Amino acid sequence: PFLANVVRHESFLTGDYSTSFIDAAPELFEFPVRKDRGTKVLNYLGTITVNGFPGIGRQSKPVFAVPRKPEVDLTAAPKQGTKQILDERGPEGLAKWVKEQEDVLLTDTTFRDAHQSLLATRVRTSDMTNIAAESARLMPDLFSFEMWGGATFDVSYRFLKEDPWERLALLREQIPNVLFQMLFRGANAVGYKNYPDNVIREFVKESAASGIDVFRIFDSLNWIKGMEVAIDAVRQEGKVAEAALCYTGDVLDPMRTKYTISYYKEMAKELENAGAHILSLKDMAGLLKPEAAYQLISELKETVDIPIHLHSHDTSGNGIAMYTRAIEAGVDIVDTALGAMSGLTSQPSANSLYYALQYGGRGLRADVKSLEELSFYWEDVREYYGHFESGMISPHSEVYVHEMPGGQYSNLQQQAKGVGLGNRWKEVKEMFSRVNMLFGDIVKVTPSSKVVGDMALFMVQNDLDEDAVLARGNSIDFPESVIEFFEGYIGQPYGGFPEELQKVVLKGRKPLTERPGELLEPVNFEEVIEKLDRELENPATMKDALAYSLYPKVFEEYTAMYKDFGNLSVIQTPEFLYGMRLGEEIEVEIEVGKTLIIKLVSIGEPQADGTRVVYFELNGQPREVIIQDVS
Ligand code: 3PY
Ligand code: ZN
Repeated sequence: PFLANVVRHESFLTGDYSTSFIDAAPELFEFPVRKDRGTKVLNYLGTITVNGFPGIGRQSKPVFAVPRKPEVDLTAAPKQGTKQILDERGPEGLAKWVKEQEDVLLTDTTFRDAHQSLLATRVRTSDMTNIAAESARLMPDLFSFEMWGGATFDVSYRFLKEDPWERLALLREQIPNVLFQMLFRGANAVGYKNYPDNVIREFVKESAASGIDVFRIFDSLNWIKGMEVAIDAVRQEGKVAEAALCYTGDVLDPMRTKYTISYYKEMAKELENAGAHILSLKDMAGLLKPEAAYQLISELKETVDIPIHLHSHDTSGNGIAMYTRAIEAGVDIVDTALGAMSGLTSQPSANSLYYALQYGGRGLRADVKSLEELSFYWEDVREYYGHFESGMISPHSEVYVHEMPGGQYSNLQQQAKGVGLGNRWKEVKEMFSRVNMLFGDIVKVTPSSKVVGDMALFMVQNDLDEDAVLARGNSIDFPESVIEFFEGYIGQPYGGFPEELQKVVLKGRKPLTERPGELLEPVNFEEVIEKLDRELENPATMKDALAYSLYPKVFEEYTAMYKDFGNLSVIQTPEFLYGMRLGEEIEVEIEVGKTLIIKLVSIGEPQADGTRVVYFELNGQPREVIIQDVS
């Protein structure tokens, strides 16, 4: 580290040193050296320019158009909306208001599920804050913005190296009029396994205080016990508990008898009794067909008094047809994305739905011209993230067979590439549905869908079929997530576990039958905060402690990056993902009113130790950084 400190030292880097440099610079013995923000930004830009961004690799930065933004008077306050209704009337009052509306209401998922489902969750905060004030003014009649939760929480830290809590705060500041909605995985919070009850409660409390109004709570096995703590926690905060039925199979297929209309009706009633303010029908894979939607929603409307909020994915291309029928059946709210971020594995398009309903019975309360203008912005921003597209370019009716959730498709595909199965993706998809049946036809949504995905990858990679798994299972080391699933650590599937397979996987270990959250040791948040306080540059907060409790390793990697590179959310996406072109000049606003002007002058040849010197100009002054070339 000493040598590293020398070569990275300001004086060394700027050539401002002599032979007494070491004596005159006692800070060389402090590890790590605290770098100024300019150097940190240059370090990041140098690193990405030389080595490329993970998942993209080293390549010359493409030329992107400046995203087209609608012209909106931002000095005028946005029109009051559902946020004010909740604040004035409380969750029951809001639910009553929803039921009174003749028009169908919309949730816009562009900030969350749309990019989780199309771009492997990679959309960065700056691309959202850049259009947030306009969105507040152009879509004031939405029921909500779904803008947080699901996979966005860990992907922010893990891949984008930015703080998701900051995203929430910044968006809230700019969108004061419309409800903010998050996806909450019940006892799994925003993670992939069950957490102790006090983590669930604290997470809900902190998110509510930071601006979340509506919590869509689901359990990945439709196990209501896995949702109860979260529902209660949300109610205690005075926020909206939207409890979800996860839809799987096909209620009208006479061959699929496990998940029927009466199964969903019973579950809906139980969720209403458990305190849900809104019932969500969460069709995470886009399996709900138009006629099934009509019949199921009609029956659910008869069964519960609370409003019904339908969520779906357009993978099959039947999304608008299905929504139209659901709307005829009386659904209160549907999830859509802005045109340019809609369709395929994402939500159906708000813009298209507007026209589908025009001059019919129930309409949408939206200004379609505004939807189109916002969509232009996203059309341009989407270009930045082209590397994370799944490659799906047309509707995939095969989703009705593999049943893979929209939010998982592009992520699992990245995972398959990561383990060298990119060229066997077709087999992975087929195996996904076979594993589902092997597991007893379970609900597949995070994290149960990840278990199925992990097992499918594992079986393809090891050339295993169902018989081989059962016959040779005793000598097979199954993926960790599969073992935890069969141990009962993500809950109990409807109808129980397939016993023979469970025995083979657990190899003598006894599975849980009760709720894991009750047994898990509560997290001592004071201790966590104290520990993090010693490690972080800034005083640790409850938000940091929650992130650490959910994802210790990911959070520590994030904080290590933060020390090296500073707050990366200030760098615009083209540079963040692709670095800089030779001779290019960019601006980075490190804080309001403080802008760095950075020019990339040249990149030196590799040295014997594998490093390169990257020559910049920072606000007109020459600056060099030394980057380890790992490409
Ligand atoms: C998630 O849990 O992230 C989902 O989007 C599930 O559909
Ligand atoms: Zn979804």
